Amino acid sequence: MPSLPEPLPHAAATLAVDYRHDPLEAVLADRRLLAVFGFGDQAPATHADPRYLRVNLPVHGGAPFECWRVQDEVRDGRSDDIAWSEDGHLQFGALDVADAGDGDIEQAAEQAYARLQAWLAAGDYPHPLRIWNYLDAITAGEGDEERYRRFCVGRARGIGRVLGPAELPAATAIGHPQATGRLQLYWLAAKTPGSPLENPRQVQAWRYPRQYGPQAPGFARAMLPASAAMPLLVSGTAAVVGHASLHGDSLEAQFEEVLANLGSLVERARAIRPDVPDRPGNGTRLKVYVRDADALPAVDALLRQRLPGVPTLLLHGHVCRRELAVEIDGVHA
Ligand code: 3EB
Repeated sequence: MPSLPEPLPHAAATLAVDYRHDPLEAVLADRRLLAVFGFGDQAPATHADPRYLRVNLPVHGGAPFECWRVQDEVRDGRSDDIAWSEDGHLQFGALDVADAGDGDIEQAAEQAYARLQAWLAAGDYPHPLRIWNYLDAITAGEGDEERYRRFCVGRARGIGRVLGPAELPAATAIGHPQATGRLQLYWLAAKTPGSPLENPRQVQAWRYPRQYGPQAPGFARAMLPASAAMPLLVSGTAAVVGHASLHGDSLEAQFEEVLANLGSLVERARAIRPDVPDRPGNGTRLKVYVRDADALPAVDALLRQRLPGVPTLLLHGHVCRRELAVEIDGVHA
């Protein structure tokens, strides 16, 4: 039987992120799908296909699947505790570990990150471009015992060495409003390193002063991948200017500050890659995490007003400082 020629392997990594309302089985039928995420308790908890992952944050409004499509057909599998898929350029991976919901988050994070480090070091995709962390009760506990701070300690210990600024991944760390008992990690890794970006409006997170905890968080504000066929990968971005949280009394002012931070990051990206659009548009995908469920409709209205036409996914999730009401991450191209 005559067969079509195989597509030539592409020289560069490609990634397209979309929010789709199609049935999960239809999404998974696509062999160029690297990963698909369901949100909230209406989404399937698990699937036999390792490319599916649920993030159980309540979703406001429609609950689409977040889909990552890549250039080439993917292989996938599970290796011990890690679900993975890869297309020769990019790799998706996910793992979760038990988290008793108390101070053991430090140990859970250490265990999870030691596993991730070993995985990256042993594989063909050694460069984590982007990492998401979802944990329970992120701001429970006082002072240095606050769980996010213990998480930062455990993460650093699990990585086992100090990452240089050129090695920092972009990241998100968000709290589940309801306990799940798990620390959940997933990532996008690449064969080729990207360029971590910092935001001139913000102190580098790894330089946060001692008042925010014994271990400064090791992440970059965004990642510009080496391939121009990939979007800018934007870390969780909140109303932090310098190192301080601003506008503790105003959701709307925090929202505006987040937009200013996003704008500043996009400007940094454009200095390196001038074809990156200067404002959020139809090549942007944003996930918006809101601490207080009662504030979801107000944030929904702000999104429609301030970012019309930009695909967004609105989630109920806790930001890692109590005073921060909203955080946004996403991709931009
Ligand atoms: C901030 O600007 C908000 O610890 O991996 C954002 C993104 C935040 C990632 C992380 C934390 C992390 O400090 C918090």
